[in-house]
Amino acid sequence: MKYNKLIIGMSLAMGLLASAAAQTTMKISISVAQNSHQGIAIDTFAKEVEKRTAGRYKVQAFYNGSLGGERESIEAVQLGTQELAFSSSGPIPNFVPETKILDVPFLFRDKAHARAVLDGPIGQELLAKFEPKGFKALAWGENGFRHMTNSKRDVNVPADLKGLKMRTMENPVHIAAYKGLGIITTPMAFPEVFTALQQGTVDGQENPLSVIMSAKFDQVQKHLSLTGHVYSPCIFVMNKAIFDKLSAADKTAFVDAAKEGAKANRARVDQDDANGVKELRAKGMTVIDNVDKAKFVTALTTVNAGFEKDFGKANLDRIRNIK
Ligand code: EAX
Repeated sequence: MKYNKLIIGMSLAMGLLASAAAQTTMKISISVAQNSHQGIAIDTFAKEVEKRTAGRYKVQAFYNGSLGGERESIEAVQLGTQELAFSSSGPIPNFVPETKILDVPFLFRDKAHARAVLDGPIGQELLAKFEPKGFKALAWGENGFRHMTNSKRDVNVPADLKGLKMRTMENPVHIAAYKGLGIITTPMAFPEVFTALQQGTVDGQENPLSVIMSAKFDQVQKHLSLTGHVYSPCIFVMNKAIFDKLSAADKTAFVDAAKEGAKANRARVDQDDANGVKELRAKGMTVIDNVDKAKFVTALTTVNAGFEKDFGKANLDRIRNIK
């Protein structure tokens, strides 16, 4: 009996030691809630990494911007103080300017188009641009198409936006476009947005249904217009030096885990897009679901001419021509 206990005790201790020595924990963060299209992305990623590395790597997930907003988390990943982040493309141009082209309004026809671009050669070329900046970009995910909300009035046509004070992401392409629509732009990190809307520091904001619902913006915004004015990609980023230290098999495990995370993320966005309008109406929002997008495209003529000049018409057409 005593002997058995000793053996059990010893093997337990050895097991603990072995797992302590072999297990590495990494952090990943999002700026939105766990119950969201992004929460499912990082939870799936964490589960898949653990499974695919037989538990040698554990990924600890942080939600609600508890480690900082998206810009801060990307900075931390670049520095290596945080291993991983899942972020929208919002602050990414400040680190990898080549991604700016994806933030051009009305560039993508629908989610299928955007996903085909991101999963195809253009998306893969863009992932490679992260490497010289100290990142390994593992996979594209998404927020979905962004729509406008505000506390003042129904937005049916671009003229309705004139003078509205709206929070934007810290993204130069978005800011230029929204100014072109007559919006008074206030760039702000996401974790501050709910309070800013509640206190009336800004009148509105724009985000996909997935974000509007998970952030409960219906509690502080009355009017939603399905403008779908820009597609909002997301990305799994990892510190490059940390990624480079992984074995070849573990590198594949991390990339494949991110792809699984992206798959779950996109499925949830589809689900949110399918249910969102009904849910948000039930929560009291007025939803304008027949916005004439052509009018918004026309209002952006001058701004878009600038984007064609900056990004090159050929590069934009290359994206537009993907079927
Ligand atoms: O990535 O900042 C934003 O509006 C983003 O869409 C949000 O943080 C989710």
